[in-house]
Parts: sequence; structure tokens; C-alpha cells
Amino acid sequence: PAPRTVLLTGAAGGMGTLMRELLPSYGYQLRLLDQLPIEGEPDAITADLSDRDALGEAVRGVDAIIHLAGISLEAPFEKILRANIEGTYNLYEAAREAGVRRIVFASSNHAVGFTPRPAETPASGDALIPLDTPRRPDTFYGLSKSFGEDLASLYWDKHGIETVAIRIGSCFPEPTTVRMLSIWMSPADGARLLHAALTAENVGYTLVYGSSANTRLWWDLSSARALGYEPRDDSEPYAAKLIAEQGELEPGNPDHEYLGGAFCTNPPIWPR
Ligand code: NAI
Ligand code: 15L
Repeated sequence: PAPRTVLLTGAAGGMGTLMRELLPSYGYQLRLLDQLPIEGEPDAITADLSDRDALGEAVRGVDAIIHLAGISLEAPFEKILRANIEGTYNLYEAAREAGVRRIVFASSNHAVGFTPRPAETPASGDALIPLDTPRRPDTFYGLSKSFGEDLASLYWDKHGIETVAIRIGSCFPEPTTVRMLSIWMSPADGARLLHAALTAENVGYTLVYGSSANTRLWWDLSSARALGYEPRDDSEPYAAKLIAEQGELEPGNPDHEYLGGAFCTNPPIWPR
């Protein structure tokens, strides 16, 4: 049976807010969790991923989990360690103890951010970035997503908990940079992909890239499509305006060289 009650972690965040608007129309009852309170959602669970007791309560009785919570940009290693590495481990342990069978894990393109990007259009003949491209994290953040993918693989092989790990491109209401034209995932396609990841049968551990069917796509969407995902959006209608404002990506621009763009070169700023 398709999962009905789904725990959505990171529900206060940008993508969490978009998804809690879109997913109920697919018939899901969402249980919300975030470290921050969510306005207008008195039943949301306010808890940190380090709080194992709270996680144990949160996962009890759910059919599946969508795990979006965590630090979503580069940060000092100690913070990434707590929120993304230990936090994701804590959630998988809670799922194992409660017998939850399916998790959808929000990985990121930054797990493979140092991969040279193909040219912008499939017409160029460049191969799309494959699913089995070697890991090349571009940040401690990307490293934590690489860890999450391997953790999910371990929990499938050892404990039979299924995961669809999605290397998300950029999930925002609209693409705002030329790079995003290639990796944008419209919110509506994001909801379609999450629904496919929750309902496809026998996924075991499955890794997919997450984006719309962009004309300038950089990666292989075949494993996402194999789940039943049929993207309906394309960033191309935004292309002319963004290129007029920002120019085409030129050699020397990190967005031209690597999938992860500026995550590859920007020195992290360490808050004191
Ligand atoms: P966001 O930063 O807007 O939201 C993340 C949420 O997680 C926040 O509400 C935050 O309060 C919560 N959170 C952080 N640490 C926590 C902790 N220790 N305990 C409990 N809650 C905690 O990020 P966004 O854009 O919504 O992304 C959601 C997920 O998808 C993240 O895991 C991110 O890494 C991943 N992702 C998002 C992409 C995007 O384009 N939006 C692209 C690639 C990956
Ligand atoms: C990510 O992993 C971030 O969470 C998101 O905020 C965007 O920066 C996205 O990657 C991107 O590469 O555009």
C-alpha cells in the first residue's frame, strides 16, 4: 500500500514549506518536524535532530519519512557533523527502532560538485553526468550528503530500510541564475518526484538526480524516471531573461567549470 502518514523533517525550511503546500494533494497526511517552530502549524514537532527521544516519538506510526532537515549550505565542520552527519544517523536509528520501511533522503548535487559539467545543451553531444560518477564533494556540506547516501545504502543492506536518495539540483520557485537553468527542479516537479519516491515498489537503495526536464540538463534522470517520475517543467522559458541579465557562463566562472559552481571555490566563512 502507498504510504499515507509521512514525517517531513525540515518542514520550516524553503523546500519544506513548498512541499507541505503541495504534498497533501497527493493524499498524504504530513507530520511536521523542524528545530524551528512553524507559524500556523501548532501540531508541528519542534525538535533538534540531536534529540533522540523526540525523534523516537516523531517516527512512531509513520509509513515513511522525507528527510529534508539539516544545514543546507557550507558551514564549519563541527556544525555539519552535528546536524547533517550525526542528525541523519539519529533519524535512521529512530526509523530502524520504530520499523519505518521507507525514507526519502535529500542529498545534493554538491556530493559530486567537483564533477566537470557537460556543455549546456544535449545537442552538444556531451554525455550527461551519470549516476555512478565518482563522488567529488565540493564542501563539508557536500561531504555530509555523500555520508548520508552511504548511510542509506548501509541501512538497506543491513536492516532492510529502503531509501531513495535524491541529489537535488536547485528547488526554488524559479531559477535565478544561469547555472540553475540546468539543474532547476520546479516545486511541482519536486512534489512529483517525492511522490514517486514514496510509492515506487522495491526501491531498495536507489540514487537519483532531482530536477525538472530542463533543455539545458546536465545529468541523467533515468533512475528518477524508472521510479515513475515524469517531470513536466523546463527552465527554458526563463533562459532569455537570465542570460540577458547575467551573460552566458564563460570559462573561468566556477559555474562554467564544475557542477557545484561557486561551492567549489568560495572559501567558507567561519563564524566566530
Ligand atoms: P533550508 O535551510 O531552507 O531548510 C532546512 C531546514 O532544516 C530548516 O528549517 C532548519 O531549521 C532545519 N534544520 C536544520 N538543522 C536542523 C536540526 N539539527 N534539527 C532539526 N531541524 C534542523 O533548506 P532547503 O533549501 O529547504 O533544503 C532542504 C533539504 O534539501 C536540505 O537537506 C538541503 O541540503 C537539501 N537540498 C536542497 C536544495 C534546494 O535547492 N533547496 C538543493 C540540494 C539539496
Ligand atoms: C544545495 O545543496 C543547497 O541546499 C541549495 O540552497 C542550493 O544552493 C543548491 O544546492 C544549488 O546548488 O543551487
